[in-house]
Amino acid sequence: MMPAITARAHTNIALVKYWGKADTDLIIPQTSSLSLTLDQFYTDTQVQFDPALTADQVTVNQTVLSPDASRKVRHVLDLVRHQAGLTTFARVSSQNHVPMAAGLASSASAFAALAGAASRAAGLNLSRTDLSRLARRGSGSATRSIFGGFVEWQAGHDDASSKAVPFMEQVDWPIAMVALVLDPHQKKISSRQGMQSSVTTSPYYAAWRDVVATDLATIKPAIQAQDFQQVGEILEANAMRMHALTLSANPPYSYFNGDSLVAMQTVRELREAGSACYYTMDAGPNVKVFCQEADLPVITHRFAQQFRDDRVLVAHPGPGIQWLEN
Ligand code: 2P0
Repeated sequence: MMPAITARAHTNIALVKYWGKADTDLIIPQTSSLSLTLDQFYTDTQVQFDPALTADQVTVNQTVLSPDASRKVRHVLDLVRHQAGLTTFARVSSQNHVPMAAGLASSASAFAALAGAASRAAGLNLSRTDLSRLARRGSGSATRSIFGGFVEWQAGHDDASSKAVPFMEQVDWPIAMVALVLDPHQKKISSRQGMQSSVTTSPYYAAWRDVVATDLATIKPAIQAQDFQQVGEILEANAMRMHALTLSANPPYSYFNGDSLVAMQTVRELREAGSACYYTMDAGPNVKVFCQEADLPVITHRFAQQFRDDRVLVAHPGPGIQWLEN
């Protein structure tokens, strides 16, 4: 019997976003990106290869996934089997510790945890760089969740060179990310569809590539210098320029809802009133607010009044992949 292995990986929030693939099969991105791994939201995944199984069996939060819903998971298992020289099917059981109905993306933590658990369960002992490449094959943003703290996903040009590199694993800087849960429902346009539409139809896509190159070159020294204002200004502008690719696609679409705009206005008001903070958004209406620890009480109080206190979640820099004792 092969061992059951459990891995834990945390979600990450991109400060310089990934929005578009150069290779849709290998998930090679058009540009590099940079994120912060978060401590509050994570996935635990257990994998065991079992000769008694006649198909892969994938359970997420106690629900068995249909073959269609488990397609990306089985793709990663196939890659692991290929590397390990196995033909055995696997039992995968995953628990998302992203607050119920938070509407926050769990694919980053999910595919990072899957890569960690499946590879070891198959007897492979991959480096963290190779784990990031494996996680990438499930979902692009998962590449970065192998490492903790600030992480760069270097776009590269092929399967070997497209990988995560830790930029600052130990974050000794009192910063926080406040996640505002504005709409718990599943997004209508998946990131995968949305980014592909931006690449192929937005006339601004070439400009986006230049934006990312500039933002990466300026955000790295700003992080190293712990220059909160500069990091905040870069991440806010980068997020809005990513969303400009959705508005400029054909047909146009948007992940904003009315509350997203209200929350962004509140961030600007808080800033004017002296509580420095900056917003970012991903492929959904929830707004995430980058701030300093000292300003958390004022900022969380304001959003709790505006929305509801159970819709205001506070996260800090989090760790990279871990393996748990069964
Ligand atoms: C990011 N997002 O950098 C960007 C910003 C959302 C907005 O990566 O197709 O689920 O599986 O590679 O990683 C979300 O897209 O897409 C994402 P696939 P993924 O975090």
